[in-house]
Amino acid sequence: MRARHQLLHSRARVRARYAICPLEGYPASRLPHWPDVEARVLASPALGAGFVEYLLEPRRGQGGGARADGRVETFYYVVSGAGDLSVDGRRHPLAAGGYALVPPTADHRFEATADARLVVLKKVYEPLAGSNPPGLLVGDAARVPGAVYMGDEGALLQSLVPDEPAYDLAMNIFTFEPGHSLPVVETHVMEHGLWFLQGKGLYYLGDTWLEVEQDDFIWMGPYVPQSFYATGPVAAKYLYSKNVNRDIPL
Ligand code: UGY
Ligand code: MN
Repeated sequence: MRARHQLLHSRARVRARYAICPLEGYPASRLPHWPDVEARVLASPALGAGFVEYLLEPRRGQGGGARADGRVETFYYVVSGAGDLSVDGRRHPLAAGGYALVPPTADHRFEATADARLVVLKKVYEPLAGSNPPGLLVGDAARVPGAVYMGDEGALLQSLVPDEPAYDLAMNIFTFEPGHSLPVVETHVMEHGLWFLQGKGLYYLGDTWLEVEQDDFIWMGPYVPQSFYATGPVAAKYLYSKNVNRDIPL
């Protein structure tokens, strides 16, 4: 928030194929299924995204969730704080770095046991003929090894969801040491919802380099040219989604 005597300006950019939105520009929403929880809708179909992503900040004792509808899968990631995720009545304690992918067939409810910050993403699950839909996945990012990305030891990729055909959603954490970058400008059909967890850098979106930092959200739609450089002094780290393992419907 800027002091009243200062000019207003923003790094927010909303374009047809991408958006970058710093946290300070998102007013809170009220979500009926997360009563009293401070909620920010980071991405939605109104933006152009094929998914919905939220930043939720339940205080201790607050929570929310959804009933199984057979259609929508939900990913939870605990950025800070802690809580219990109950899935079909079974409790899974999650602390910072904890995550879960809940299938569309399960009721789920998260209750904060300490003031928490969550990134939550929901997406229509795309079934795959001949393959059983996956069950509940629960994990801890601290236990997921980082793979060296395309030969650069300063760029590590953690895949939080197994890369198996039954899953139609990848959720990854990229960590770049200062000065390291993606090796190319990528252009691909998959879209990304990206929450910037730590550090800062320059993101290439469309045809321009934009400064990004912790607590920024980026939506990258299909085919938006994209790349990233980490600047110092600490490693840059972001959590991002990617729709994977499915053909393109016509
Ligand atoms: O998985 C990806 O497409 C990743 N390399 N993209 C990105 O970080 N913008
Ligand atoms: Mn990409």
